[in-house]
Amino acid sequence: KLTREFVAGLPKAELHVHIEGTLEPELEFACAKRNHIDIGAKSPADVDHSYGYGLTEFLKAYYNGMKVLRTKQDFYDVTWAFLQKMAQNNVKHLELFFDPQAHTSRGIAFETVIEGIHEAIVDGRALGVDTQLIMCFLREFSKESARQTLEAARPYHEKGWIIGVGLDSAEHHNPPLKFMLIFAEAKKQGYYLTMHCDPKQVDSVEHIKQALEIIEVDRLDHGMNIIENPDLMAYLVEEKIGITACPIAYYYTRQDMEEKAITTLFKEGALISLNSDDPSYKGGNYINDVYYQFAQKVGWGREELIQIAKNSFTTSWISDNAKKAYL
Ligand code: ES4
Ligand code: ZN
Repeated sequence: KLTREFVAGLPKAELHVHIEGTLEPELEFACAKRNHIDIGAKSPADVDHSYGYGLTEFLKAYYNGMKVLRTKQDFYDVTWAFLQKMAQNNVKHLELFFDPQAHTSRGIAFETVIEGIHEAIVDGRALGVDTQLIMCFLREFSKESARQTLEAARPYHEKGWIIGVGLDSAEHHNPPLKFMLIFAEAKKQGYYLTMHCDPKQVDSVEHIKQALEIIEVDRLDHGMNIIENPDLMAYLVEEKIGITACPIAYYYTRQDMEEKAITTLFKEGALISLNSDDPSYKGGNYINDVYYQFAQKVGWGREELIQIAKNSFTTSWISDNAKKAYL
């Protein structure tokens, strides 16, 4: 029988979570206070992370919450709090998204953001959590802004602080192809590539096709609509490209966990993993909650979750040698 203890004991990799989406009300309140920002809350209990339905509504709440992050200490604290959570969840390896343009566009220096996050990542190794960073471009921002961001990241990429680039935020009218040249340049510089293709977006399957066949991503984020195109799904399986699902996140934006897509991909042998996405905006559900709740929903037992955890390491960007410890 599947128990929470079993899920807690399973070593896992988390591959799809945004650091800004882990900011819990306590810390948000504390940062607001010390940075003298009025967020209209008298206590942490007043900090409201609720929103309506759909990606646009979620993104409004997400960008609103992160406004309190201004100093290197703020970025350190949000990362450190999350890494402690990851240790409690028995996450051994973490590939963590950050959204620099969401901060540089508010006048925060790129250095402030990355140095705060990185310092916590270094301290997090003592917790047994090995973390790599993935820098996401905001897809509603211009190509020029993405290019400047890639330029700002260069010295940090060269130091090994950023392993990959991703693409997130408002998907409508912002297809993967908009960023074709930026991603080609990032690949040339040695970054791994991934991209969000959120579920149920306009032209979703076309976006997935572009990400897989033209951009040639190393992994695909969400991409649940791929089941509508069996040829594309066969390609994903054949090429052993990882796909990151976030069922509880889907539930919070659309009241549906994409059970059909996730179980279909799993049965077809796709390298699918389960992830939390933005836990502090999805009911405070961290990765162990995601594994347990999704398994309960679809009737999965230990065997399926062991395979999911294996997939998370297989499709991570750690060395083949380091993977051996978990496979
Ligand atoms: C995101 Cl779920 C999701 N989709 C697009 N952009 C995002 N940023 C943070 N979470
Ligand atoms: Zn995401």
